Amino acid sequence: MSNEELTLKCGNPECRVSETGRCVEGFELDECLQFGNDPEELTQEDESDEVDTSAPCVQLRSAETLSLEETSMLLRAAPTRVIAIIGPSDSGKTSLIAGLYELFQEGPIGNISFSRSVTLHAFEQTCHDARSASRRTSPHIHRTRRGEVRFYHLDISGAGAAKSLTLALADRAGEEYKGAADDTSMGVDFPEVQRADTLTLLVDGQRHLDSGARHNLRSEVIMIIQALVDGGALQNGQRLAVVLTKIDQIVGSPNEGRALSEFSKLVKKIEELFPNIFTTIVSFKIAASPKSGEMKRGTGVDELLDFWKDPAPPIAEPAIITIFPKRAFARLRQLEE
Ligand SMILES: Nc1nc2c(ncn2[C@@H]2O[C@H](COP(=O)(O)OP(=O)(O)OP(=O)(O)O)[C@@H](O)[C@H]2O)c(=O)[nH]1
Ligand SMILES: [Mg+2]
Repeated sequence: MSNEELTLKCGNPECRVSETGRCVEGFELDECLQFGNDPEELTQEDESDEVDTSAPCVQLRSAETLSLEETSMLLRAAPTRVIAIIGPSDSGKTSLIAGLYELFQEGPIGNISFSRSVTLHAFEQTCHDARSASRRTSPHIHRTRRGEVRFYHLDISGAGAAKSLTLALADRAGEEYKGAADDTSMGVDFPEVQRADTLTLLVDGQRHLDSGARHNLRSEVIMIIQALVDGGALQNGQRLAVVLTKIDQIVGSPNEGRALSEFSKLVKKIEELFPNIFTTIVSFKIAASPKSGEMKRGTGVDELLDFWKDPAPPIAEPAIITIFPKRAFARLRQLEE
């Protein structure tokens, strides 16, 4: 065994630094407190620990993602921004949520501080997936399963609200948004979009690099918005963030200039096609989970967070509401902060 192999070890039994050369927690090796220690192993004593069922206990919530009903309770309790993160499969929706949580682990983001989350376990799980659960040398994240939308919760402070502000980040499988665009007869039932203060539409930067894939991507993205408009999900004068993801793949590549200019054209096209749908359309560029060490994890996510914290404009005039949302969640509105 070489000297290098001997030193590549970690006290965290889940860390595969000896195989991947990377810290499972995402630290630089010289910053990780466990690096260099012998891996801890579960002793038989640990495994056979029996739970004393006679002791009084308190049942804690699971800290997993929240359902629509659970998120409705949040909306009633505090000033809340509902952020619907939408886009085709693999565009980086779940990675964006993981990247935001990771940034907060380093401290405040700008002047915004993390206060609390009731979905900590879910955040940890997605970050773990993004880092190395798959034991690959580059970050990998599980595809979000089809089904009901799930919400990640964050309370933040210093965002201009009197006390803290709640963010409810909606995550759903990209296949479902794409399915609605492909087959409009299915109708759209996306309460998170109807209730969203800010719609955040992700455009996959990696696909933007390829001339063939780029063309399909553009029509896919436009068809998703069109399906949401036709299905009556967008009618409250919401704000739209159009986000180019995975810019670590674009910056420095031979096609960088063309990819960035195509993205600007796409944003312009959305403005032209949907002039009265959104109150504001702003574009962002991020690398929530870069594959190489060249770009910092969470690049650009701070600017997006700053945009998310702002409220949607006042409720649109009832006269322009053409379809009454089926779900109570989509009808809940903040009356005052
Ligand atoms: N290079 C690079 N890859 C990224 C970045 N963000 C996400 N990815 C990768 O893109 C792939 C898809 O990311 P996800 O976050 O799962 O995408 P998603 O939109 O949630 O996909 P669905 O759950 O299928 O809808 C994963 O392999 C990620 O590791 C990034 O900033 N840079
Ligand atoms: Mg996902």
